[in-house]
Amino acid sequence: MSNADLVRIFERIADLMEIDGADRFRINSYRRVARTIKDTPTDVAEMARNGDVTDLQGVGKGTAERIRQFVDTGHIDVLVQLEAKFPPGLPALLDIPGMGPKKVGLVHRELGVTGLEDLKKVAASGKLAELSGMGVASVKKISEGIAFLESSGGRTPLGIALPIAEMFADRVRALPGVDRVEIAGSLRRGAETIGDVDLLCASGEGAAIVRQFTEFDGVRRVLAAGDTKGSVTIELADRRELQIDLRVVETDAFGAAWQYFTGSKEHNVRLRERAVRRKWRLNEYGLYHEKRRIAGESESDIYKKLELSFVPPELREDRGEFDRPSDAADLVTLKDIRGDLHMHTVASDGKCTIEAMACAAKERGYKFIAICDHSKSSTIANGLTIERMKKHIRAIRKVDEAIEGIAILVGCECDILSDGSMDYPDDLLAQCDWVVGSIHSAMGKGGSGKLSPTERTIAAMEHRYVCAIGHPTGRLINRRAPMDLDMQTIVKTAKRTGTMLEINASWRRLDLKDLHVRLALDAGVVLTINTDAHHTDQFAQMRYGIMTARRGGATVKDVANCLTLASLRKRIAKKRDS
Ligand code: DGT
Ligand code: CA
Ligand code: CA
Ligand code: ZN
Repeated sequence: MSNADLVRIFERIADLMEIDGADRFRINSYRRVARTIKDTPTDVAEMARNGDVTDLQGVGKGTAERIRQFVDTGHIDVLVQLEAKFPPGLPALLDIPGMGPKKVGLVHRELGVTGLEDLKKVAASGKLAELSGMGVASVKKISEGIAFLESSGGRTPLGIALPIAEMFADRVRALPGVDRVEIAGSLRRGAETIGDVDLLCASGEGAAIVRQFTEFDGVRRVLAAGDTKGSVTIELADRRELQIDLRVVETDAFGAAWQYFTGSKEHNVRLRERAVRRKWRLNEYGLYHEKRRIAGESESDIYKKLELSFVPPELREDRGEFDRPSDAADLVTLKDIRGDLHMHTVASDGKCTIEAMACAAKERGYKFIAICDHSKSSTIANGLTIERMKKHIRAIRKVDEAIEGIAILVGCECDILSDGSMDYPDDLLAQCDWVVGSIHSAMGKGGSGKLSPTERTIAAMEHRYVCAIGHPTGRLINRRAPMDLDMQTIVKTAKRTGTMLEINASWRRLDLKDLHVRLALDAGVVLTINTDAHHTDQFAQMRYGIMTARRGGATVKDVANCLTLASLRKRIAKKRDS
């Protein structure tokens, strides 16, 4: 049982209590415990087993007992009682943007709503809008929230699916009789969300491998178990299920199978057409000329035989990869990244100090980082007032001098305000080496004399001190739709003003996304890929940004993080002095 499990349990108790209309003080105490456990670096279940968890902030005797009970028995009485009180489909309504616990409680009490289908009905019939405290605007927001949730189709974010897939791949790899295990499907292509995980295994003992796969720890349901294919589900932290498919093939056909099951379907259709034109056949077992197999052991054999250069998995989407083969070889890789230019520290809403971030970055082999804490208007993110920022700048300079082997740039993530101006005055921005401009507020359309998000972004790009636009569309995958932006105009302005656009590598964002990356590159814009890390752990998210960049066709020369520090500084100076 991980800390994440405990966090989920306590958040669920708090959610259900809130739906129940319980006392605010008690609800908050559960939330506080969840937050404490989330921030605790050591294993809380282990602590509970060994004695005392009351040392943790916000954990009193009662809570300690509940943790203890959960560790010992796998359940907590309060939660069992709460879950008995409400229909099982009700908490899922909390996932709908616009539906807080109060509203969920309200629709359950007043309209007898038990789940999503009911909610859709009462929204459509107008009953929802008649509830006191609802109104037309909230119903509109909820309906949009439902549509958004449904259009995301329950797909799992890349950053959730990949670590799980890697863990399962490792387990299969450790089984006797296994030659090789690889990830295939949309996950290998680095898609931002994943329908299901596809694993491919080379072995002569399919039935035994599949059986052991279906018996792995954490498997919730077994959907299929045959001689060559097994399919299971596991439960994710948000209680949704994720399907994992395992296929077992012979070693000498591994390349063909890997190619086939990596997809995409559209890419494979094109390849098959190419084979057919040569009077060949291509399937998951190989490339055939009549009965004779002419390729199949490796993927690259197949592409070579079809007179194509190897197509990196991220580009296999039938988005022009066959006509644009030249850039494939120099797509950016994790190894090319020399630094991370957007991260937060305890000065605003991060969890680690400047020193800790710098040391972890150095450990990763980075040559430079930029500390970019929030500016003053981001009050919920503990943004720095001008005075605090001045002190922070001195603190960063001091750490930079103290730590050898990595350059620590003074940066900030400066809010782009609703009138398009920057949240800090020019003389303060001038003291920064690197400024990321981001929109965090008033993300709606603008109108009635107000600037639109596009206009605000353009205004920021015109600003000489703004080096890059952070998470340009503001979307949160499966949670919040992107702002309504005129991306063509934005990339053109980025090019004209010499402003970089960020690929925010956090799997919650991946913003810019692949298609926008392509658009930016076609306009000649320089990109910057940054983790927006709020903890040293999150530096590892860089790989998701890299995958997204590669899907958009970004090469080493397109990405500022691949520059030497001297060249990066020159680039920044060029915009400032123009
Ligand atoms: P997903 O899971 O929705 O994120 O997307 P994929 O691309 O992983 O799709 P999935 O899991 O259905 O299948 C994995 C790959 O296997 C897919 O990209 C291509 C190949 N594949 C699976 N079924 C078929 C099929 O019926 N026809 C063809 N041509 N290819 C298939
Ligand atoms: Ca899949
Ligand atoms: Ca699949
Ligand atoms: Zn931000």
